[in-house]
Amino acid sequence: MQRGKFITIDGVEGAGKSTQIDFICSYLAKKNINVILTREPGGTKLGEKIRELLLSIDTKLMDNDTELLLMFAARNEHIKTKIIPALKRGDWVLSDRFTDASYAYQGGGRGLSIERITFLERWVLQDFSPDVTLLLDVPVALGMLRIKSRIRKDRIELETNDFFNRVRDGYIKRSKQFPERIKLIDASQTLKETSQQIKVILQVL
Ligand code: Z5A
Repeated sequence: MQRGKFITIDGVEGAGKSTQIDFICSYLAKKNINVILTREPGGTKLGEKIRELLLSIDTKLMDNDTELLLMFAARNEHIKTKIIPALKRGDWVLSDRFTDASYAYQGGGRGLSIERITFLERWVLQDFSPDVTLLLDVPVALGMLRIKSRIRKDRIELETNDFFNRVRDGYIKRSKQFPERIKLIDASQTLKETSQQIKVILQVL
């Protein structure tokens, strides 16, 4: 059986990931492709418990290295027990965020050493990588405006605009480093126009 495709979607807050995930799932369903939707941090029973620790405002003062290590601990479980088995069965996997988020948030946002992140990436992923990453790019101010009405914010969402601007720069840097895999999508356009950009990419996968 042919291995399924692994798609990841990433971007700053309010870029529209959740909204475009619905579009991608229905597009693939129309093509009779079985897609497993998952997310990071999380995606497994253990990973979801780690997610709670990472996003809870009770753990506000978590050390930055602890945050990075927890992201990769959850990812290790996610890849080995969920993503790779699904791909081997021939299913496609769509992950709401993946390793690029660690480079953007923990590398760009928190200022952790990129070498250290790469070390963890090599350890956990070895040569495993998404087939394509849809990077929804939007100016931070616009993304924030879109999620303004959200009442409850998690630990990371409480960060400053400076933090999120560094995150955005981190993502853009990654897309320049891996232009074949990471497709930069202008998510400041309307929902329909953004979906259209994604459709063009999915059509050639
Ligand atoms: N994190 C990390 O630090 N390191 C890692 O390695 C990983 C993750 C894997 C959880 O992520 C947190 O984990 C995240 C990064 C960190 N931290 N933060 N903050 P998450 O993905 O679960 O949570 P999120 O980033 O908060 O997702 P989000 O805010 O829900 O973003 P979104 O999914 O892109 O937003 P949306 O719900 O699709 O859209 C927001 C609103 O905008 C909504 O009302 C839409 O209708 C509207 N929208 C969307 N697109 C448009 C367009 N094009 N026009 C107009 N309105 C739009």
